[in-house]
Amino acid sequence: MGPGNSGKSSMRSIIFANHLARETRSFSHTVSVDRGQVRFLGTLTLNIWDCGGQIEYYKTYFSTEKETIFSNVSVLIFVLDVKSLQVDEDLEEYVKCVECLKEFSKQAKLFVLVHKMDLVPKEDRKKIYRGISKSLKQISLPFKITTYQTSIWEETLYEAWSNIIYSLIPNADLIHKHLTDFMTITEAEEVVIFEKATFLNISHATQPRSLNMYKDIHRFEKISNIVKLFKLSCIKTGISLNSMRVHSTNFDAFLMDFTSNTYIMVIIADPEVRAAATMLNIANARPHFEKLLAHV
Ligand SMILES: Nc1nc2c(ncn2[C@@H]2O[C@H](COP(=O)(O)OP(=O)(O)O)[C@@H](O)[C@H]2O)c(=O)[nH]1
Ligand SMILES: [Mg+2]
Repeated sequence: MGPGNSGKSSMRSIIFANHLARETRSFSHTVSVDRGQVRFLGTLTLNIWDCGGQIEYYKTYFSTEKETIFSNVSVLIFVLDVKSLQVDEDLEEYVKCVECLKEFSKQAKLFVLVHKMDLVPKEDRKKIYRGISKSLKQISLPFKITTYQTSIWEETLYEAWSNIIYSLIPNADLIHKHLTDFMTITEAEEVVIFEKATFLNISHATQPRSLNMYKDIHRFEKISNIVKLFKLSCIKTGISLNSMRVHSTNFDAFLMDFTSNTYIMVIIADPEVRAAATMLNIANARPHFEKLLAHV
């Protein structure tokens, strides 16, 4: 949910329908509620309701359609345009959403995306975002909300959506545990699993000893963004991405087709670990993770 023109349909179509950011410029207004269904990891079905933000629709969301819209909500994602010219009205709508959620879906998780951050100069972002996030947290009580700053032009979009989806995967902790074991067995520095269709990162493990070697905390989102765009260009030329290896003096990175719904990335820094052994380890782990991910 969120005011009209704040970017809801754009992000949904980039993450779930392989659209490019520039294609969203020609999107027309969403009429009322656009109900879509996506399958994630093969077995998890997400019902995504994109609620058009024009004022006339909002009137019905809070009256006649209240129960339909706000019952059985797992996650409510509210999108705010950071450059909105009507901040008071936007927040008023947000507070109404919180009230309705309190009434019909107390257990729901609430995320607020402070969106279109690319329109704010880099040096001002932190301060502006912190201010908005702080006041949002206050007006959302009793819900403990999670906020993100996002933009369709930057990888922040992938960070927010990876975390939203992660909160919906029932056995996420178990997947993480097994991935950590796999990392230890393969003597890798870092291992990441990406969902095939969206390229969202659904689980990652990093060796504690390598944590301070990686200075970029946004590396997973950047890889999601870069590889997804690369994958889309491959599809255009009729090629499907199967695997990729980047080799340098300091590391060896493997990105490989893994289970039916995922890709895996394995980073090896130890020059003693041979590439063929890593590829064999990945192949051997495949059936195990296939089973594990089938229980999502
Ligand atoms: N600058 C900028 N524009 C965006 C961003 N996200 C969406 N837009 C643009 O905002 C306009 C409205 O987007 P749309 O997704 O239709 O908004 P909705 O009404 O919330 O569904 C479109 O022209 C998008 O290209 C963003 O992160 N940054
Ligand atoms: Mg829309």
